[in-house]
Amino acid sequence: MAPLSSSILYLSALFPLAFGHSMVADIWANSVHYYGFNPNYNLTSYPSDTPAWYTTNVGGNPLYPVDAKMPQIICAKGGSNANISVPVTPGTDVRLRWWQENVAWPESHHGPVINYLAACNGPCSKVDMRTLKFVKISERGFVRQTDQPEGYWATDELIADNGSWNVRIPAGLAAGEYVLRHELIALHIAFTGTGAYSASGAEFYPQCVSLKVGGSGTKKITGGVDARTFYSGAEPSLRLNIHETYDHSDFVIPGPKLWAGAIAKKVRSFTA
Ligand SMILES: *[C@@H]1O[C@H](CO)[C@@H](O)[C@H](O)[C@H]1NC(C)=O
Ligand SMILES: *[C@@H]1O[C@H](CO)[C@@H](O)[C@H](O)[C@H]1NC(C)=O
Ligand SMILES: *[C@@H]1O[C@H](CO)[C@@H](O)[C@H](O)[C@H]1NC(C)=O
Ligand SMILES: [Cu+2]
Repeated sequence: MAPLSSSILYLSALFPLAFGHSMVADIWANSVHYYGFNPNYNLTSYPSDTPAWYTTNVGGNPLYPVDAKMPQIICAKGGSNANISVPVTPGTDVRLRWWQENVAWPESHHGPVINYLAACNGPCSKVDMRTLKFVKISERGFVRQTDQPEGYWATDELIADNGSWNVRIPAGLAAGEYVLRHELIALHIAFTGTGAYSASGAEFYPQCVSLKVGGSGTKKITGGVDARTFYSGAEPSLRLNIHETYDHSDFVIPGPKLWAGAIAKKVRSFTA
C-alpha cells in the first residue's frame, strides 16, 4: 500500500483529468507564443498577457443547443475581454492548441472546426461582445469515411496535428483589432431522438482570441452577424447520429456561409 502522501500526490496529479475536455492552452501569432486562459485556476486577477478571452468555464465544459441564443455562445461561459490583442499579419496563420494539463482533445468528440472573425472597431479589450458581428472565415467538417466507425472529422485532424489548428487570417484584411472566435463542435451525443431538443445534443466549445491585424489591407468585414444567430440547435447537422451510419459525406457544416473575403486554407468537407 502506498504511503498516504504519495496517494495524495497521485490524486492531485489525476485531478485535472476531472476537467474533461482541454482548452485553448497555446496560441501562436506571427510565430510568437502566448498562453491561453486557464479557467481552472482560481485567479484573483486577470492575467494581462494572454489574448485569449477569459471565461468562468471551470472544467472546460461544453455549451449545448439550449445555449445557442444566449450570451455565453459568443465567447464561452463567463466570457470577458482579453486585456491584449496580439499582432498578426493578414494571410498568415494563427495556431491554436487544445490541451490541458496532460489532457488532449478527446477522440470521441468528433465534429467540425469553425472559425469566425469580427472587427472590434477600436480596442478589443473594451468592446462589448454583444455588438460583435462575426463572419465565418474557415470551416471543416467531415473529412472521410476511413479510420473510425464515425469517420474522420476535423477534430481528428486537430488531434493528429498535436491538438492544434491553423487559422488563416484572410489576406488583404484591413488593419485593426479583431476577435477571432475559434470553435469546436462535438457531435458524439448530438442525437437526441425525435421531438424537442433537450439540454443534451451537439456540444459547442468556443474560444475568443483578440488580434491586432497589421499591414495595409483594405478588406473590411461586411455582412457579419451576432454569434447568437449562428445556430438554431435544430439543424440536421447538429442533431445527427454519427454512430448510426458510416458515411457522413453529406454533412453540412452549421452556421452562416463562408465570408466571401476569406480565402480559407482548410475549407469545406462535402457541403452541397
Ligand atoms: C475562489 O476563491 C475564493 C476566495 O478564496 C472563494 O471564495 C471561491 O469559492 C473560490 N472559487 C472556486 C471556484 O474555487
Ligand atoms: C484586465 O482587464 C480587466 C477587465 O477590463 C481588468 O479588470 C483588469 O484589471 C485587467 N488586468 C490587468 C493585469 O491589466
Ligand atoms: C506539441 O506542442 C507542444 C507545445 O508547443 C510541444 O511542446 C510538443 O513538442 C509538440 N509535440 C509534437 C509532437 O510536435
Ligand atoms: Cu464531452
